[in-house]
Amino acid sequence: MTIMSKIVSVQDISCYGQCSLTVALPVLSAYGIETAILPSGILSTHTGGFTGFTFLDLTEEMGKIVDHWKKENITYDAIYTGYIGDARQFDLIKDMRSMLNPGGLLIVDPAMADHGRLYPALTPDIVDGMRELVKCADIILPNLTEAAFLLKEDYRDDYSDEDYVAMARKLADLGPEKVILTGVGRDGKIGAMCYEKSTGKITTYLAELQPKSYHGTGDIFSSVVIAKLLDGESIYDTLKDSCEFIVDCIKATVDDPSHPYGVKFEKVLAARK
Ligand code: PXL
Repeated sequence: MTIMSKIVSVQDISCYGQCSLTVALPVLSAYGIETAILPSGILSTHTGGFTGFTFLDLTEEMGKIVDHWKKENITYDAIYTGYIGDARQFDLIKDMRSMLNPGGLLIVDPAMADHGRLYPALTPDIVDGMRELVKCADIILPNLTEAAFLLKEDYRDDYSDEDYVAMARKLADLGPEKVILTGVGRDGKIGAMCYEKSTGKITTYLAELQPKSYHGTGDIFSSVVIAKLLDGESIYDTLKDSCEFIVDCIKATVDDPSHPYGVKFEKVLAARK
């Protein structure tokens, strides 16, 4: 019997659009991880492809929620952070590490950029705050754009395998033990590479490159990775299952032109159980 993990996920609620908490929560629950949420903000939709979205900043409420949790002596095995819309929230997240059980993990998906660009509603102070948060993290899951921003480097679209390793090493030098770089690949393949600082071990899994990319797939990928790692799965099997999960989600969505805003992950999730 595996020991049940209890985690808290800190990211926004995009009410419509299949990303952040509306995908992390069902995925983690389905994989048997008890998941509390600390919503960082509420948006009517995600910010990719929609215009005129609403945004309610929850920074003040987050402080009150965490204070209450501390009074109740609530603790977690992991804190999993994603999209953060207000830089004032980074100090609160760092402070939440006192709520981690012994051996507990701070897992940071620095969800702030893709395809060479920062997400539309975000400002440079989010990048600076995310860099500071990464320094305290145990595991980070940046895509290549986020990796470049965290390293204060210009994003390129022609990275070699050696560049991936160099980037992951530099990110690990900032603090985290494991760096899981997403979007790596070549020759019609795309996937993820994990660098483990203490051993120097590199593990890569590449899947078939799909014809379209979708918002929210990074959040689903991170959630599956976290569920598998907390369940004691090997790094290779974790990367393989998580990459293939995303491939199946894209395949389930790509023929439906009415569904460009996210992936239809629900049936894929149901079929895995
Ligand atoms: O999936 C990342 C994400 C999360 N939250 C919001 C976003 C995005 C990506 O665009 O806009 C609000």
